[in-house]
Amino acid sequence: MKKNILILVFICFTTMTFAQVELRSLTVENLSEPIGIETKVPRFSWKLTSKKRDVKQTAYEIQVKEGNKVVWSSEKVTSEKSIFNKYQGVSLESNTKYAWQIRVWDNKGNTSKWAKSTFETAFMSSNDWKASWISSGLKSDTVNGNVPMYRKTFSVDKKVVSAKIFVTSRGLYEIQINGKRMGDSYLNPGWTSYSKHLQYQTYDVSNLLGKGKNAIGALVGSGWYRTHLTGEPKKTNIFGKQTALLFQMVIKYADGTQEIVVSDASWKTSNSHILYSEIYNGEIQDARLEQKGYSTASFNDDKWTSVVLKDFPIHYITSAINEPVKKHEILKPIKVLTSPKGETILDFGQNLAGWVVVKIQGTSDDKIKLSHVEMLDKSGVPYFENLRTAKAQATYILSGNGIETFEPHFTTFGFRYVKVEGVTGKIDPDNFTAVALYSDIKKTGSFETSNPDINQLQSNIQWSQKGNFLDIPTDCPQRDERLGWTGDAEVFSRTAAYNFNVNQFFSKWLIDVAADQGKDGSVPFVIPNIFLPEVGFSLPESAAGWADASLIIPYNMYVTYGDKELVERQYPSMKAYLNHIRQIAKNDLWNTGWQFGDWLSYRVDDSNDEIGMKSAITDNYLVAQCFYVYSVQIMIKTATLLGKTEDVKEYQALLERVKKQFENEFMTPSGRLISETQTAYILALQFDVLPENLRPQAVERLVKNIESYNFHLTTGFLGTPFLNPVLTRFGRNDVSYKLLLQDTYPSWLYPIKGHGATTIWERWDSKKPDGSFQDPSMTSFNHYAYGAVGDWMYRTIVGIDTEEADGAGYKEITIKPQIGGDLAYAKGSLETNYGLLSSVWKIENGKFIFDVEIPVNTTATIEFPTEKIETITEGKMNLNAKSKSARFGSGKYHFEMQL
Ligand code: RAM
Repeated sequence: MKKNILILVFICFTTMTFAQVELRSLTVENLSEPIGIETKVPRFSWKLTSKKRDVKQTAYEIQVKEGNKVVWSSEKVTSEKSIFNKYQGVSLESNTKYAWQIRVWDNKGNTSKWAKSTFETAFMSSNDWKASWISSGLKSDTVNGNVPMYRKTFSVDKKVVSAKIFVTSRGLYEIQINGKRMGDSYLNPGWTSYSKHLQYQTYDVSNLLGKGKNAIGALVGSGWYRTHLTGEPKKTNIFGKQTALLFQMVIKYADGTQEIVVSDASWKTSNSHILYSEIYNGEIQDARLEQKGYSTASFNDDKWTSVVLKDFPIHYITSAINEPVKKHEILKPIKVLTSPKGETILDFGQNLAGWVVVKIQGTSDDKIKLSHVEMLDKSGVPYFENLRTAKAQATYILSGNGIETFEPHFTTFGFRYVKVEGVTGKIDPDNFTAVALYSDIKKTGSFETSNPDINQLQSNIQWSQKGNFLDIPTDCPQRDERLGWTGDAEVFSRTAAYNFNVNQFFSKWLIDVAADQGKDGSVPFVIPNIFLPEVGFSLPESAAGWADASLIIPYNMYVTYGDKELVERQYPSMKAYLNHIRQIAKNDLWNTGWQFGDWLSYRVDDSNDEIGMKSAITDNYLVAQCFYVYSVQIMIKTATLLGKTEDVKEYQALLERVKKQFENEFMTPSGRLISETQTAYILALQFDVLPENLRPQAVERLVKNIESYNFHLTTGFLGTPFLNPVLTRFGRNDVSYKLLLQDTYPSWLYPIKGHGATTIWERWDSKKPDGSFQDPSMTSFNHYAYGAVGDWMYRTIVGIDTEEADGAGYKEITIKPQIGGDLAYAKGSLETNYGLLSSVWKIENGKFIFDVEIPVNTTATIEFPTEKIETITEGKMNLNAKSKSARFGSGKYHFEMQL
């Protein structure tokens, strides 16, 4: 008996002290406690923490319950897999809450406690939709007209246990329940290729309903649905003329019954106080016309008319899989300026995408107009020309009733400065607050060095990502464009995935990439595609570096997140695109069709030609052939991953032929390329297009070229992302750092040092050294493409990266900081799907001091930046290193070494 007690005490003691493996960040389909799950096979992920080193999961057990009923128990599965484990239980019911729990075993003999979370399903079948599409039928409900309101009352007589709303629109919606705005997201249902793919959102409104009479109110604005998206103001209504709302509320009562409230003929409609709302031009609101309380039960709607039913399709609508757009940073003006013309201008100190909230008191009829711009010209006058036809204005007519608060509903602006008109008396900057709006992607990366200019560059990259990740990846938040340019998204996708978790963001957008793909496999320039024959455009051709986003981005998402199902889902689209290129290429040489080439590379006429009378124009088809090689390489890797052996064989043979054709067409026998540009050599080296023996001379030519420009880059959208990676890979990290630190035009730091830029620019000289602007027809100051250097900064300066293939998603990590540029320290971290990975180093008196954190359930290969391997210590112990690199398990490490 005594012995038993002793054993028990011992067991308790050991469990308490050593059962250190713990679980956190439980997600379903990448989302924490989601309520709109529609996939039949949701995937579960979790992260492990432990104070010990070298910890790996050896087994897991998942249980899913609906109420008290177990709908799936995985039993104990021997596996290290802690991300994207597929549900394998009985079919999931619609609109049902499931509780799930997970426990794991580790290689140290510990078992975690059960960790618990939930997920809720949305509509598992389109038959669940009982609602009808409704439109206002009002004459004023046009793209240039009034934003209609909708309302409906209903009664709740029993105790509510849950109430959920499932809603979408043609156009953008906002819902109110009993006088309160529902949810904290904006610009819903977001932007998709509306005629082929439309998302609905799910909201839990259990707490918003009261006993007795309740009311729902809705606004439906034009949004992307019928704004003139092509840059030609007359080309409106691209997706349709008539906006509409589809709404379904399911109320579950304590007595087990349920009731639904749907959009149908019983709803009523009226004009609102939003006189005008459009994506590029902005919004006009007249507070004098506001029908306060329109979404409350007691509101008198006698003057409202009945809605019109519409037979728009419902079957194709799917539950949103990405993070909605939300409000993020809030900024106050840093200065109130007066232009030489006497205009009053607020400077928010940061270029951003979003809007301004105005709190103001005035008299009825006062009309306040805010005009948003990114720049002031040399003399301090707001620079409107680069907005092209976009008016980018918010106009508010005051009711005169006390302090009034205004903000737009269905538009955003790209701005740092706001010209304010119509305020009587002195402007109080405190009345104006800029709000950044972007997709609610979670920040995953941090990056800092001892060089403030590089830190500003990192900040600019992140702000350009924020400004352009607005439900889709866009190209500029200010002018009449803001389109989902495929090329920009492609070159920036890896950088984007360091800064934020963009798995769901791209997963959603890639549905549209596949949906908008031509029958022949061609991929349009922008997704959602708006350059449609219906609005006078000819069918787009696939352009290298743009169309291949269809295979490069899914693959990059696999590499960074280990999301295999995403590449599986996209595989038919990826394959169709490659087949398309095979069709248009003659004898494996892609030398036909429209190409953007190395878009916006340095050209002499771009500036006063400060750096020598040369341009850097690379032959468009040379670029295309390199991207053809890249595409085939990605298909080989993807087909291998998915076990498609026949495809692998076919693509391997194709790869050899495509490379051979590059040599035949674009290279002399000694390895000189027909375009003696940085981009030509960069692409040929990056994608291993050149035979191995000719690579060293190509690196030399590249470096000579850079030297001939006095260490300036001359690359465009396609060469820039690979410039520093190629130099670093081929042993010229010194040149990478010189380019990174270059601060005269053209360079990454020129906009910062020359002009105090707070975002990445579309062109190297969007603002020229003399202070004048580039061609206003295409000069954005918030454009992330050149920011693709961020990927190299994380991978090289702090040196954090993932292996591909089986090690993808940071299961197998590489940590290889490469010092240079006189940096005294660098700190970087990344919240991976396994947990926090960080690399922090400083140099002190010739010593490299290096702190590393490796997430549980991963392994890292660390390469130390020293030849003096005998000096490497970890903790206080000599590492007795046999080489510069070694493998480490999870945990925190402190290394020191002589350089
Ligand atoms: C302009 C923008 C955009 C680019 C296209 C080709 O519209 O620079 O980012 O992708 O051109």
